Amino acid sequence: MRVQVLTIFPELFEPFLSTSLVGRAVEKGLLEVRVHDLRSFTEDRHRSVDDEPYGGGGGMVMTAPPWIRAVRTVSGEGRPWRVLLSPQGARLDEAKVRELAARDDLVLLCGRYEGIDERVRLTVVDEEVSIGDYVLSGGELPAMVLIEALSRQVPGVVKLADSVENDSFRAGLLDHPHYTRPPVVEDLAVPEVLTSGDHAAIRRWREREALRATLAKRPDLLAGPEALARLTREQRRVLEEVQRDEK
Ligand code: 4FV
Repeated sequence: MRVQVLTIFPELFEPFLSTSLVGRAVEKGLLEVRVHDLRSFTEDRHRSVDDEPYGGGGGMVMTAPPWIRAVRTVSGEGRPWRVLLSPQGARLDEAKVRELAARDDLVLLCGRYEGIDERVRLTVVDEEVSIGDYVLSGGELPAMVLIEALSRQVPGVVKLADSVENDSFRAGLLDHPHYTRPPVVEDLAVPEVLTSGDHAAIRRWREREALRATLAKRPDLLAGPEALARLTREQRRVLEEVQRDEK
């Protein structure tokens, strides 16, 4: 998978791209990430990337020509999918991550200031993605969130392939509780089934607790026929039991 990033703060990505899972994925060549400084696509001696908004009003707007030049240059002969990180975008979720991972060649545009001249969207942006309904000062952190989520979709990046399989949201459910040593913490013991060695019972317990956690914390993920359709018959049976218990 190749991801190219356009930003006026390329240095923000250095530690992220050389640390932990993403760092190893880049090192192993499983993920190619190229970060470009937008200012290297300016033509004026001040390397300016922003200007005052037409129509007045506070703040500065990022000017279009450097973006258009940058996207077309880094696209080369290819036709990468161009994603602008912005609050106006579709909300990033597991399904969107998988959709973007399948495109395999992405250019991420990281805005700053009040925003970007609309003609960038109209000319060199295929889609907008938001990481949430709040306003940040830049698209760099959203781009890192997306790159980290994408990296987990690349085969070989997450050692235990099944841990990606069991990732929350993959089956539309939250994760089950996790426990490790010591066996007792603050007089709270580990559920016995987890030290029973009975793996079928452990799998049933984890499925039930994932349903219970989802029902308690994210009932919206279980709401509606399509959500229930994603569950197995066994999961639906257990969900009814859990709903009865919770009453
Ligand atoms: C954002 C978000 C976000 C808006 C103006 C950058 C900022 C500034 N991006 N999800 N939420 N972007 O707040 O993706 O240019």
